[in-house]
Amino acid sequence: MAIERTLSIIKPDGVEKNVIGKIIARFEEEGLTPVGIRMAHLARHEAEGFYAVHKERPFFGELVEFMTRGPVVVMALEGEDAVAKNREIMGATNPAEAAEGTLRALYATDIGENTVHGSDSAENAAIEIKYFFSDVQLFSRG
Ligand code: DAT
Ligand code: MG
Repeated sequence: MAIERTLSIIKPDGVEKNVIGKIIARFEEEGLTPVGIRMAHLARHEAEGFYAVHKERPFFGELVEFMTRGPVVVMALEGEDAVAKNREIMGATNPAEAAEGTLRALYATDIGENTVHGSDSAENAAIEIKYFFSDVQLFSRG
């Protein structure tokens, strides 16, 4: 296993529920260290660009509406096997199917409002981190 980086987003529902701290604490406890953090209220074009891969899906409009509803917390997380580890901590896309104790089982209400985003591959993680962070906004934690 290698040290990797992944992109995590605490979505508007997570921010609204006041679980930013709990989510970041969980990542730290599980060995995923933030190397970049910022809050953003995404503009429509930013949410559309981020989720461009889903633009033909029937839920795309709803997804963009939701992601622009309020501020999000965007993080680059670093750790062993970070991409898979983050997906494991998040749980399944549909919270009804998410394993007990995962972030989506704990905090999400439905498939459309599922509290957290996590990159699905190392390749997409690199693209997604670049989408939100410039080099000077990322830090090495050794
Ligand atoms: P994930 O976020 O687990 O990577 P995804 O990439 O398939 O899931 O989809 C991106 C987001 O789109 C997902 O977090 C919530 C929304 N979404 C996916 N499938 C959906 C559906 N069937 N109905 C409504 N929203 C959906
Ligand atoms: Mg995805």
